[in-house]
Amino acid sequence: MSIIRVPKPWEIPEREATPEAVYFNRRRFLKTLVGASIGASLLPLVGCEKTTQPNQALAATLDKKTLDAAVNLNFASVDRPMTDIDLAGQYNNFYEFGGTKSIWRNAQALPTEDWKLEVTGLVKNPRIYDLDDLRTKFPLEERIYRFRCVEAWSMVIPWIGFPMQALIKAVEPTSQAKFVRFTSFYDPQITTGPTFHVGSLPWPYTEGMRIEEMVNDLAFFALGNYGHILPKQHGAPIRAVLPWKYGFKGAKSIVKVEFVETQPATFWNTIDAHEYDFEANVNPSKPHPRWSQATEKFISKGPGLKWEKRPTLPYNGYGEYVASLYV
Ligand SMILES: Nc1nc2c(c(=O)[nH]1)N[C@H]1C(S)=C(S)[C@@H](COP(=O)(O)O)O[C@H]1N2
Ligand SMILES: [Mo]
Repeated sequence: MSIIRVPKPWEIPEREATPEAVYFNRRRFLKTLVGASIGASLLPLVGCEKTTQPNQALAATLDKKTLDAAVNLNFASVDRPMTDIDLAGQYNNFYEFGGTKSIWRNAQALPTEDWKLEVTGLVKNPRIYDLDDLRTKFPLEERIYRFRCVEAWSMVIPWIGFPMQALIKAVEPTSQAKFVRFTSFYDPQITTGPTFHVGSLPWPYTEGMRIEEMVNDLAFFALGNYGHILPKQHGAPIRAVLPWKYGFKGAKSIVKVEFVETQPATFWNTIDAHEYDFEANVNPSKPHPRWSQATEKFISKGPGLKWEKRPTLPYNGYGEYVASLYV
């Protein structure tokens, strides 16, 4: 029997990156295969470059369970290649586990098994979700999003999760609720990273935004990426993904979602409001006090890391979805 395994989008080498139509067809074909209950993991890899597979060290940190969902056709591709899984998974910001980009090993200390996500505040139906709830109660989909850190580096990541709208529908914020606040996991016994400023930083990590922004179609909770359960270094088991904003707005390892009336204090904004404004939309014409945001460095793998200079796009290229929120 000869079976052709249809490569996942992140397995398609750059030189083979397909126009959207072809990609959709592949994706549909893949769905058909899955429907016919052919275990994808048993299939031989076809035309698949090494760089699109996790390297051994990274693979050891990945959950054995896969997480698959149909791609949302509105977010099936972007204007640049997907970032390699092992680059994305070994170049992170997660200050709870250290002040460098190499915290992916340290982050494995994050305890995710008995996770509870509390949704509370100004809502009609406060809820506590466990892992099972999160993976079964919401419609999961895959979205390929540009990702832009305030530090001016960028990537492209395929996320799996659900739109924040779905949570709003479930818990029904009251008309008093004007903002949402996310709180990340914090336990000084475990999140021991930033020893150089213990006591002086406003832990736990918090983030927030307006409800109108949260209702926007782009606002997303990720439970996975690259076909895997979200790796700990990316903010397992649930993190926010807001592709038109700088990366720091996307709180990782969220334990609490709170609907509130007034703009909440947030981690970076509390540290320095001038450098990390609350709104934090990607904006090429608004420099960071210490550097320009007019261009960004798109990271890929060369020998070592390649930094490709590109113009920064207003709203990170998502103006058609969000610009009307800011007139
Ligand atoms: N809890 C928490 N969330 C966080 C951070 C953090 O340090 N702690 N860093 C932010 C920043 S600055 C960025 S750029 C992204 C990085 O996400 P990634 O490592 O999955 O690429 O996570 C954001 N979310
Ligand atoms: Mo960032």
